[in-house]
Amino acid sequence: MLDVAKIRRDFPILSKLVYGKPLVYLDNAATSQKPSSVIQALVDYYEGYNANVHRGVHALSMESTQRYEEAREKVVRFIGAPDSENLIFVRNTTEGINLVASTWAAANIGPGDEILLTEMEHHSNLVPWQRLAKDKDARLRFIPVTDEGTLDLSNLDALLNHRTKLVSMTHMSNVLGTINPVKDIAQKAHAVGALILIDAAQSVPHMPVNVTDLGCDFLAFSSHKMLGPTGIGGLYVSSPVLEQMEPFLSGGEMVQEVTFDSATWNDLPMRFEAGTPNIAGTIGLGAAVDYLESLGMDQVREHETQLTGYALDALKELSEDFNFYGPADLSIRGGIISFYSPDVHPHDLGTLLDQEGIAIRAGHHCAMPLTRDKLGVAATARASFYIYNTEEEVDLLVSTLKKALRYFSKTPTGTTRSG
Ligand code: 7TS
Repeated sequence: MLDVAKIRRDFPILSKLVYGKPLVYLDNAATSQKPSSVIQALVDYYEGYNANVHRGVHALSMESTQRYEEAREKVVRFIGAPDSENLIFVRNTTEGINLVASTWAAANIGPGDEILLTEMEHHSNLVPWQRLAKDKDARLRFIPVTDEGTLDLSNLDALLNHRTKLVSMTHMSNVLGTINPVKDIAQKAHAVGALILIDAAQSVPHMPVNVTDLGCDFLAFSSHKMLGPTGIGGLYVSSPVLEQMEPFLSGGEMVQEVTFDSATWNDLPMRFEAGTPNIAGTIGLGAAVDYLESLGMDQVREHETQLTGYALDALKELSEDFNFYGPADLSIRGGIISFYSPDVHPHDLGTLLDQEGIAIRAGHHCAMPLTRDKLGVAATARASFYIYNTEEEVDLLVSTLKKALRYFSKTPTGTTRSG
């Protein structure tokens, strides 16, 4: 098991007081906190060897290039990619998905073709495909979500057919916490000649993920949700697909030979990394990977499964007041718990918890169709866990939710605290 007390000492922000109360940070699905080693890696770069990469002959530039490429190697190993050319650095998951939409998908999807998504996608894995489908006269189809919050795969054979060119789906839902059987679906996608993109924004930070084992063609994730800095993320692309892809952005770094009339492309993966990259962020992401590897991703997953089980048990007391969403089976559930009470608006709940130092998220969590059309509510409150969260923090969440219910039930009908 993780030594959570020791881990907590590595995160300076966790000793912060909010309104005079210790911070209880339960908004990890939005972004994680950062350990000192990641923060220090950024400082070391700017103080010690700040220089542009891949272009200088001087000592600092050679050092920054070396550290930058070492970070790529760490991330490549972390996600089980075969080679460093398979990892393209992007700003975040959103940019990774847009890169695929603008390159491979724009070149390979045409009128009448189908893109298969699920009803539990984040807007980042929905809106790019809506735009592409409109441009190309293609059709979006959706794997439905059951009342238990899992995918209904009973009709998959019809949904996934010879017209399907791409399956693009989340590995773990940021609202329900559901972990989807992406490996099985990858095999089925390939059997009909489709490719598969996995939105791993919520899985790569929280469980072992191996792109080779999953057999996916694309996988996108964000550093900021896995202890790393903002503004950097990764897109894995399998080799046969990478070879067929035209560049995304063009300019410096991504070219080999340029004349006044034409240009040839740089080697992979630089071909997809135009312009000066986020050097500090990439090196910080490498430090985040070091930190997670020192804990072991199996241990990370184990800790969160145990804490989620503890929380779901503790929250049972409140099951008359709140709907809790997502599967009960912990083997297919990450550390995300969304809930809703018709008596308390999620934003009011979020504000009241904040007064006690507890940070949760309230809203549609950028999954408006799922929240509004499937769960039937405008917003939910969401608590999401990471390596530094404890059972004591869960107890405090539960007792503060009880307090909130008492507080709001005293409010006369027709008036709310937010007025
Ligand atoms: N996909 C999933 C499943 C996500 O949860 C998120 C972010 C994204 C894509 C987009 O990631 P980004 O780094 O490009 O922004 N999810 C959330 C969330 O649940 N609350 O804030 C951001």
